[in-house]
Amino acid sequence: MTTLSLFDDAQPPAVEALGRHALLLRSYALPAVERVLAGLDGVLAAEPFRTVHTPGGLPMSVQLSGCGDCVWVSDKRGYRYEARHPDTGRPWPPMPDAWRTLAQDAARQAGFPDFRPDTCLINRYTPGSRLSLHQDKDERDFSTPIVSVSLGLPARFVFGGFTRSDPVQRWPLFHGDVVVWGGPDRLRFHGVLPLHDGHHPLLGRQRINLTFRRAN
Ligand code: MD3
Ligand code: FE
Repeated sequence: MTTLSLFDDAQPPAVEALGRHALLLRSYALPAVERVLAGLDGVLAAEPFRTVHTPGGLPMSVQLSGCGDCVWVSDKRGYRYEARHPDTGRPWPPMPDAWRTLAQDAARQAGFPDFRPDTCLINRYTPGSRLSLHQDKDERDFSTPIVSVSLGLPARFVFGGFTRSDPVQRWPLFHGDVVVWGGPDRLRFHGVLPLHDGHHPLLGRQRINLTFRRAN
Protein backbone atom coordinates (compact mmCIF):
# COMPACT_ATOMS: atom_id res chain seq x y z
CA MET A 1 0.00 0.00 0.00
CA THR A 2 1.22 3.49 -0.89
CA THR A 3 1.53 6.19 1.74
CA LEU A 4 -0.11 9.33 0.48
CA SER A 5 1.26 12.63 1.70
CA LEU A 6 -0.63 15.78 0.85
CA PHE A 7 2.38 17.73 2.03
CA ASP A 8 4.73 16.11 -0.51
CA ASP A 9 2.21 16.47 -3.32
CA ALA A 10 1.86 20.15 -2.51
CA GLN A 11 5.52 20.82 -3.34
CA PRO A 12 5.92 22.60 -6.67
CA PRO A 13 7.76 20.67 -9.38
CA ALA A 14 11.54 21.18 -9.37
CA VAL A 15 11.62 22.55 -12.90
CA GLU A 16 8.98 24.76 -14.47
CA ALA A 17 8.98 26.12 -18.03
CA LEU A 18 8.28 29.85 -18.22
CA GLY A 19 8.85 29.61 -21.96
CA ARG A 20 10.23 27.02 -24.35
CA HIS A 21 13.76 28.19 -23.52
CA ALA A 22 13.20 29.71 -20.07
CA LEU A 23 13.52 27.20 -17.24
CA LEU A 24 12.78 27.93 -13.60
CA LEU A 25 14.81 25.70 -11.27
CA ARG A 26 12.95 26.04 -7.96
CA SER A 27 15.24 26.25 -4.89
CA TYR A 28 18.25 25.32 -7.02
CA ALA A 29 20.57 27.71 -5.13
CA LEU A 30 19.57 26.58 -1.63
CA PRO A 31 22.32 23.97 -1.13
CA ALA A 32 24.93 26.65 -1.94
CA VAL A 33 23.21 29.59 -0.28
CA GLU A 34 25.73 30.03 2.56
CA ARG A 35 28.59 30.28 0.08
CA VAL A 36 26.53 32.57 -2.15
CA LEU A 37 25.81 34.93 0.77
CA ALA A 38 29.46 34.90 1.85
CA GLY A 39 30.38 35.92 -1.70
CA LEU A 40 27.78 38.68 -1.55
CA ASP A 41 29.34 40.12 1.63
CA GLY A 42 32.74 40.20 -0.09
CA VAL A 43 31.49 41.84 -3.28
CA LEU A 44 29.41 44.44 -1.39
CA ALA A 45 32.36 45.34 0.87
CA ALA A 46 34.31 46.32 -2.27
CA GLU A 47 31.37 47.67 -4.28
CA PRO A 48 28.43 48.84 -2.15
CA PHE A 49 24.93 49.27 -3.60
CA ARG A 50 24.33 52.65 -5.19
CA THR A 51 21.40 54.41 -6.79
CA VAL A 52 21.86 54.82 -10.53
CA HIS A 53 20.01 57.15 -12.88
CA THR A 54 18.46 56.50 -16.24
CA PRO A 55 19.89 58.41 -19.22
CA GLY A 56 16.89 60.73 -18.75
CA GLY A 57 18.02 61.52 -15.20
CA LEU A 58 15.42 59.58 -13.20
CA PRO A 59 16.67 57.53 -10.22
CA MET A 60 16.02 53.77 -10.52
CA SER A 61 14.16 52.34 -7.52
CA VAL A 62 16.38 49.25 -7.63
CA GLN A 63 19.92 49.74 -6.28
CA LEU A 64 22.85 48.16 -8.13
CA SER A 65 26.23 46.58 -7.52
CA GLY A 66 28.13 44.07 -9.57
CA CYS A 67 31.28 42.08 -10.20
CA GLY A 68 33.26 40.47 -12.97
CA ASP A 69 35.21 41.72 -15.98
CA CYS A 70 32.63 44.43 -16.66
CA VAL A 71 29.30 45.57 -15.18
CA TRP A 72 26.17 47.14 -16.67
CA VAL A 73 25.98 50.86 -15.87
CA SER A 74 23.50 53.65 -16.57
CA ASP A 75 23.99 57.39 -16.51
CA LYS A 76 23.58 60.46 -18.75
CA ARG A 77 25.79 58.78 -21.32
CA GLY A 78 23.40 55.82 -21.67
CA TYR A 79 23.20 52.12 -20.83
CA ARG A 80 26.40 50.11 -21.38
CA TYR A 81 28.92 47.68 -19.92
CA GLU A 82 32.05 49.22 -18.38
CA ALA A 83 35.25 47.54 -17.19
CA ARG A 84 35.59 50.22 -14.48
CA HIS A 85 33.15 52.02 -12.25
CA PRO A 86 32.27 55.23 -14.11
CA ASP A 87 32.41 57.37 -10.93
CA THR A 88 35.42 55.90 -9.11
CA GLY A 89 37.46 54.54 -12.03
CA ARG A 90 38.07 51.35 -10.06
CA PRO A 91 37.80 47.91 -11.64
CA TRP A 92 34.91 45.76 -10.38
CA PRO A 93 35.49 43.06 -7.75
CA PRO A 94 36.07 39.57 -9.16
CA MET A 95 33.16 37.16 -9.52
CA PRO A 96 33.20 34.75 -6.54
CA ASP A 97 34.04 31.18 -7.60
CA ALA A 98 30.91 29.83 -5.87
CA TRP A 99 28.77 32.21 -7.97
CA ARG A 100 30.38 31.23 -11.27
CA THR A 101 30.00 27.53 -10.42
CA LEU A 102 26.33 27.94 -9.49
CA ALA A 103 25.54 29.88 -12.67
CA GLN A 104 27.37 27.41 -14.90
CA ASP A 105 25.77 24.38 -13.20
CA ALA A 106 22.30 25.87 -13.67
CA ALA A 107 23.02 26.74 -17.31
CA ARG A 108 24.21 23.19 -17.92
CA GLN A 109 20.98 21.82 -16.40
CA ALA A 110 19.06 23.97 -18.88
CA GLY A 111 21.08 22.81 -21.88
CA PHE A 112 23.82 25.45 -22.07
CA PRO A 113 27.04 23.57 -21.16
CA ASP A 114 29.31 26.25 -22.67
CA PHE A 115 28.03 29.26 -20.69
CA ARG A 116 30.94 31.34 -19.37
CA PRO A 117 29.57 34.43 -17.58
CA ASP A 118 31.89 37.44 -17.52
CA THR A 119 29.60 39.68 -15.44
CA CYS A 120 27.11 39.54 -12.58
CA LEU A 121 24.74 42.44 -11.97
CA ILE A 122 23.33 42.63 -8.44
CA ASN A 123 19.90 44.23 -8.03
CA ARG A 124 18.60 45.22 -4.60
CA TYR A 125 14.85 45.69 -4.09
CA THR A 126 13.40 47.23 -0.94
CA PRO A 127 9.61 47.40 -0.31
CA GLY A 128 8.06 49.28 -3.24
CA SER A 129 11.07 48.84 -5.58
CA ARG A 130 10.16 47.76 -9.09
CA LEU A 131 11.74 47.19 -12.48
CA SER A 132 9.63 48.33 -15.40
CA LEU A 133 9.12 46.21 -18.50
CA HIS A 134 12.31 46.04 -20.62
CA GLN A 135 14.47 43.83 -22.83
CA ASP A 136 18.11 42.97 -22.13
CA LYS A 137 19.88 44.07 -25.32
CA ASP A 138 23.16 45.62 -24.18
CA GLU A 139 25.13 42.37 -24.51
CA ARG A 140 27.20 41.52 -27.57
CA ASP A 141 25.77 38.07 -28.33
CA PHE A 142 22.11 37.23 -27.56
CA SER A 143 22.76 33.51 -28.20
CA THR A 144 24.34 33.23 -24.71
CA PRO A 145 21.81 32.60 -21.92
CA ILE A 146 21.12 34.70 -18.83
CA VAL A 147 21.00 33.07 -15.40
CA SER A 148 19.24 34.76 -12.48
CA VAL A 149 19.33 33.85 -8.79
CA SER A 150 16.65 35.20 -6.43
CA LEU A 151 17.48 35.81 -2.77
CA GLY A 152 15.40 37.16 0.11
CA LEU A 153 11.81 38.41 -0.20
CA PRO A 154 9.66 36.99 -3.02
CA ALA A 155 9.33 38.83 -6.34
CA ARG A 156 6.37 39.07 -8.67
CA PHE A 157 8.15 38.57 -11.95
CA VAL A 158 6.45 39.60 -15.19
CA PHE A 159 7.30 37.82 -18.44
CA GLY A 160 5.93 39.07 -21.75
CA GLY A 161 6.49 38.72 -25.47
CA PHE A 162 8.67 40.33 -28.09
CA THR A 163 6.87 43.66 -28.21
CA ARG A 164 6.06 45.83 -25.21
CA SER A 165 2.29 45.53 -25.69
CA ASP A 166 2.24 41.70 -25.83
CA PRO A 167 0.33 39.99 -22.99
CA VAL A 168 2.38 39.09 -19.89
CA GLN A 169 2.46 36.19 -17.46
CA ARG A 170 3.21 36.63 -13.77
CA TRP A 171 5.49 34.25 -11.86
CA PRO A 172 6.44 34.36 -8.21
CA LEU A 173 10.20 33.99 -7.64
CA PHE A 174 11.33 32.87 -4.19
CA HIS A 175 14.57 32.76 -2.22
CA GLY A 176 16.87 30.23 -3.88
CA ASP A 177 15.05 30.06 -7.21
CA VAL A 178 17.25 30.08 -10.32
CA VAL A 179 16.02 30.88 -13.83
CA VAL A 180 17.88 30.24 -17.08
CA TRP A 181 16.73 32.30 -20.07
CA GLY A 182 18.00 31.19 -23.45
CA GLY A 183 17.13 30.97 -27.11
CA PRO A 184 14.39 33.32 -28.28
CA ASP A 185 13.07 33.75 -24.70
CA ARG A 186 16.28 35.67 -23.94
CA LEU A 187 14.77 38.66 -25.77
CA ARG A 188 11.33 38.71 -24.18
CA PHE A 189 10.13 41.80 -22.35
CA HIS A 190 10.22 41.31 -18.59
CA GLY A 191 10.03 43.23 -15.34
CA VAL A 192 9.36 43.04 -11.61
CA LEU A 193 6.24 44.43 -9.87
CA PRO A 194 6.69 46.56 -6.73
CA LEU A 195 8.18 44.47 -3.90
CA HIS A 196 5.77 43.68 -1.09
CA ASP A 197 6.96 44.44 2.42
CA GLY A 198 8.02 41.50 4.56
CA HIS A 199 10.89 40.04 6.51
CA HIS A 200 13.17 37.30 5.24
CA PRO A 201 15.03 35.29 7.91
CA LEU A 202 18.41 35.59 6.14
CA LEU A 203 18.12 38.88 4.25
CA GLY A 204 15.57 40.96 6.14
CA ARG A 205 13.46 43.52 4.32
CA GLN A 206 14.87 43.16 0.84
CA ARG A 207 15.18 41.04 -2.27
CA ILE A 208 18.53 40.62 -3.98
CA ASN A 209 18.77 39.29 -7.51
CA LEU A 210 22.00 38.12 -9.14
CA THR A 211 22.01 38.16 -12.93
CA PHE A 212 24.82 36.33 -14.73
CA ARG A 213 25.57 37.19 -18.32
CA ARG A 214 28.17 37.00 -21.03
CA ALA A 215 28.47 40.67 -22.05
CA ASN A 216 31.58 40.54 -24.26
C1 MD3 B 1 14.06 37.38 -19.07
N1 MD3 B 1 16.40 41.64 -13.42
O1 MD3 B 1 18.69 42.80 -14.28
S1 MD3 B 1 16.00 38.61 -13.29
C2 MD3 B 1 17.77 42.66 -15.12
O2 MD3 B 1 14.62 40.17 -10.81
C3 MD3 B 1 16.49 42.07 -14.70
O3 MD3 B 1 16.11 41.73 -10.81
C4 MD3 B 1 15.18 41.12 -12.88
O4 MD3 B 1 15.59 41.99 -15.47
C5 MD3 B 1 15.32 40.98 -11.39
O5 MD3 B 1 17.87 42.97 -16.31
C6 MD3 B 1 14.79 39.85 -13.48
C7 MD3 B 1 15.47 37.60 -14.51
C8 MD3 B 1 15.75 37.97 -15.92
C9 MD3 B 1 16.95 38.51 -16.32
C10 MD3 B 1 17.15 38.71 -17.67
C11 MD3 B 1 16.19 38.33 -18.60
C12 MD3 B 1 14.82 37.61 -16.81
C13 MD3 B 1 15.02 37.78 -18.16
C14 MD3 B 1 16.39 38.48 -20.00
C15 MD3 B 1 15.43 38.06 -20.87
C16 MD3 B 1 14.27 37.52 -20.41
FE1 FE C 1 16.32 42.41 -17.49
